[in-house]
Amino acid sequence: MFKKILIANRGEIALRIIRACRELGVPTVAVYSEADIDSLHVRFADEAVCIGPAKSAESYLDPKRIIAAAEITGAVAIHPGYGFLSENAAFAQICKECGITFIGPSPEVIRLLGDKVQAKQTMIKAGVPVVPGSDGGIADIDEALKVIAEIGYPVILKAAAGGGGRGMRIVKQASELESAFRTAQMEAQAAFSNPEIYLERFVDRPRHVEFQILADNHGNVIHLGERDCTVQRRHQKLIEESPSPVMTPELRQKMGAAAVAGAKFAGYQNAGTIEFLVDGSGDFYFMEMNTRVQVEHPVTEEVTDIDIIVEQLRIAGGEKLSFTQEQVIFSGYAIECRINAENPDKNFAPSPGQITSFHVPGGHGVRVDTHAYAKYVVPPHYDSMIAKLIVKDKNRQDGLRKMLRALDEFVVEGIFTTIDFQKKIIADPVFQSGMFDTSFVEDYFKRSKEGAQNKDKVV
Ligand code: MV4
Repeated sequence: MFKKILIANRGEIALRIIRACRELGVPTVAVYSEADIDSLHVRFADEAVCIGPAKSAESYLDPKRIIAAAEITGAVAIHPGYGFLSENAAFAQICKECGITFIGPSPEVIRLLGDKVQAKQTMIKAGVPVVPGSDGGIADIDEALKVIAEIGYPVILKAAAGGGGRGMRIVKQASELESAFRTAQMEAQAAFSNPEIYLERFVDRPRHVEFQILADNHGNVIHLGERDCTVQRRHQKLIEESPSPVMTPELRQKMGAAAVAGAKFAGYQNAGTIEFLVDGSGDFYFMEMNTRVQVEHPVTEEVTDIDIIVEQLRIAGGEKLSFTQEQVIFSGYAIECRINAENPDKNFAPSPGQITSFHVPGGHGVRVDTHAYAKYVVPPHYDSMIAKLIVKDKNRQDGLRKMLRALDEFVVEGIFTTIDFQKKIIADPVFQSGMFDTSFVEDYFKRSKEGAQNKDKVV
């Protein structure tokens, strides 16, 4: 195992990684910005290095400062967590050149899968189902029209360098194509310095179902089942659960095999996630592959009893996976609610500031991953997520009741949070039914508005 690991991140994920290192007996180095001096990751780590001012670009996003901290402290490996430099191929390359192990896949694989056009072509070669569309990037309107002649409207334009829903445009009819194509190209250039656009048939009202992959450096690739992340608002996940309400043993077998085949073909190493769209008929299509550990990884840990961060460290240290696909046993049901410092009544505007009181739920099957505490000041500079509440139970019905109970126990005062909003979603009959799609949150707001208008009406 590694002599010392640097965690190039902050917040709950930094704590999560420090905990795994502790259990493995690996000394840790935290890095922090001036805004994070009172953060728990600074106190939990064996050593901590201030790497710059609050601004991410001058601290957590600056490879030079992270590498300098690793060299000064003698860290031999870097865990990037999620966000920040976690999917930055150039950073992974710099680590390699400095003789530091980047805990993740190779720079080449990060670069390949970061380009959504190349990722899709890789999956086609691996035999993974993809949404019908352009073979690669489309250079102009004529090329787009040729593809549309084959697949028909509606279509979706996506940026090759995009991902996570950024830089997408839906085109419902021919009259919209020209302007949509030009704006998509301009936005892609502005946002990602790469104007390349590709085109797909638009899958109406899909679900988001992703598979967790583990791949060692010896050619062994397995999956840890799925997470259903269909409940999102503006491409921000709010709730993740496993098993998916739409999953069957046969579909899990098919999607899992596709995910493993895709990861193998890409030469994937370490932990990763393959995202699929699932349509109303249960057909699934590759969307993108995330080359980092994800926020929602605890959901999978709860249903498989596998510590994904520990596995990441072992894999990066060159160990073989210690279990086979057949030895992965799925048990029960787990769900995660993301608790954000946001005001749902002000369009989810960030609500930084001091937490005056903080009480976390507990009891059987309840897990809270958080860096927050009473009197902690949520800085305005970073992501607004302050806690993840994960519960585990025998089945979805019991899990949802436990989640409601746990949300009821959760007290955060001094700032606005999404706790009450999460309670309303969990209690919502459509959510409870399990039969919903990616428009769920939008539909939920429409329904609650109509409900408010109709409250004085005699029906
Ligand atoms: C799509 C789609 C429909 N058809 N692609 C959004 C995130 C990015 N990874 C891809 N996304 C979508 N791609 C085709 N061909 C609909 C979405 C989409 C979506 C996907 C997953 C979860 C929430 C979503 C919300 C809106 C749109």
